[in-house]
Amino acid sequence: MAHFASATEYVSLTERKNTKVACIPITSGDGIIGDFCETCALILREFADVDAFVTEMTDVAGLNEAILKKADMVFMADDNACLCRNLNTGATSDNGYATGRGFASLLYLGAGEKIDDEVLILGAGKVGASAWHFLAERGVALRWYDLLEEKNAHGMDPGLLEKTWSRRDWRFIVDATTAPALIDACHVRPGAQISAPGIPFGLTEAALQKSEMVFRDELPTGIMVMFCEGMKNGRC
Ligand code: 2YJ
Repeated sequence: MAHFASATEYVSLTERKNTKVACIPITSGDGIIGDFCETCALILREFADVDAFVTEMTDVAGLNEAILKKADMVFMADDNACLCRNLNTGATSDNGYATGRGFASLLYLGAGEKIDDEVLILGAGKVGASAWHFLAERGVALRWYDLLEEKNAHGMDPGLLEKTWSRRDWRFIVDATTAPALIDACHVRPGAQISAPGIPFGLTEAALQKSEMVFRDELPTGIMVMFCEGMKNGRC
């Protein structure tokens, strides 16, 4: 899925095992979040089989430590952005856009690469907009909604803004909002497929029960698409 989402080629296990990835704690803004960096490193070790570690130092000193330890790639996040950068090639990936592509891919692949009904994108931030563009490129019929409406279109077609989305049910939904329990059973058609990267989780228990397929996680999909995008354009 992550290769499909990032349009990248498979990287051999040998190469991945020799790839060093530093996760750098960043103290600005709201500061260090629990074990955010440890979780990123764990995801990268478990799913990408790379040599991932958390730097002992934070911020600029952490970046310097990553360089001195010959990291091939760094991951770091503050309140505004969560980025990965390949220090050898310059390839960079933004978690918001990567997460949107990842969850759009899950929906698309889950539907057997033929989505034959409209997909409703809820939330027009980086995640929702990137899911929109990923699916639009594949000819999928789309509708979208965001609380800020046209002011937050991010390249999505204002003509396809669905102000009354909550008055009907949908077969396909991408929930990229921050609204809890936004999607209830009445919005979900039996057999629905839903991709739900939004935090917190946006489905009620009844909506969850009525859906056939729900894709959900809070970090691994985005981190893995970022990793693949960071490995783009040649070896690490
Ligand atoms: O290093 C740390 O532990 C913290 N500075 C991690 C902060 C993590 N923050 C995020 O991932 C934000 N969701 C970044 C993107 C926000 C864009 N709305």
